[in-house]
Amino acid sequence: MQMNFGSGTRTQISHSPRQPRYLHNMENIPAMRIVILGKTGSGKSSLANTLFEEEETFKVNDSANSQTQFCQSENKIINRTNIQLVDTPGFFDTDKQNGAELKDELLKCIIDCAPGPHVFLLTLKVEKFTSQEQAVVDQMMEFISEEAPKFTTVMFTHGEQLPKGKKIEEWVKENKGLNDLVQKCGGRCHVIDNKYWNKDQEDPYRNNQYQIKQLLETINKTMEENEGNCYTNDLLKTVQLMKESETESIKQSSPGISEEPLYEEVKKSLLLILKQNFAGVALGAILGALLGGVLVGILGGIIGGLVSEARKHKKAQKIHRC
Ligand SMILES: Nc1nc2c(ncn2[C@@H]2O[C@H](COP(=O)(O)OP(=O)(O)OP(=O)(O)O)[C@@H](O)[C@H]2O)c(=O)[nH]1
Ligand SMILES: [Mg+2]
Repeated sequence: MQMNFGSGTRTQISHSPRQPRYLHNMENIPAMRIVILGKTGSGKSSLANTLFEEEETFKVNDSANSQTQFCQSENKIINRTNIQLVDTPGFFDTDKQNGAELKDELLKCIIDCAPGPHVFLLTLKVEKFTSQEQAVVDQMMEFISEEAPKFTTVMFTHGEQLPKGKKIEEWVKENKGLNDLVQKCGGRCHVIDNKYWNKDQEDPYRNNQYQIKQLLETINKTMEENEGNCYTNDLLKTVQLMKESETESIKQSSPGISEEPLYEEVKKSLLLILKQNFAGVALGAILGALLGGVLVGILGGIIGGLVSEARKHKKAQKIHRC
């Protein structure tokens, strides 16, 4: 049976042994879009690999200096569900808010996940909470609006640091900042350890397979609660409209173009348009527009302009499909 992630549809996903990988944005199988967000080095790419049961599809940062600079989007069929995982750089890092490259990557992430993700996974390490960690959590709290938390699960990595015999919910309650964040996300949180919990563990709780099963159940529940709809807002709807319009126009100029090069062309062309339009707009403002739906200052005007431009090229007025 074909999955449909349009409004009101429901689906169940569960993890199964190795399945074939498929190309990006498969036309005939709608994707469940999952975006992984979090601070640099919090284990985002490793979580993506653990979820896909693969070792190095997503590039893990083993060096102290370098880190994921790029958004990486990969699809995999898990139990007949086409899952699109988008791994991101550390957008919440308080010291990198001015980086032009990071801004380009955020725009690519928006293009990849438009009309919007069905799930956000927010990664944090199980670790001693310093003022720096608190600043990142504050930053997340500030950006994530009322809508986004309904689609968000907090995912703790480095589970080995969790005191023996303690459940993640109990540990979270010990820190007010963390507890507030998890509560904002409907109490949804899970713990894994990408390094140490992959083998058969004696303790069934300290086991990635068990935790991922729990996470997939949470994702199913989140999908049900949101009636199959994805998280969306003006920015994401606009980018989706542009994507559809650009796809049609490239198909017309290059009939017979196959799916992968078509998507690459669309992405390249949209990135150029977005970069031009968002020149001078800070990373934080775009992050706010993505996660909070907040269109501060000139952003509202820019998005309005982009919508009318895209509509000129596209007859259909349907703005978004989840
Ligand atoms: N012990 C342990 N190490 C982990 C875990 N998750 C990730 N690591 C290690 O932490 C380092 C960073 O992991 P990444 O997955 O690259 O983290 P990231 O958030 O993608 O990092 P950036 O892309 O730089 O933002 C790597 O050396 C990983 O092997 C975990 O759950 N436990
Ligand atoms: Mg990474």
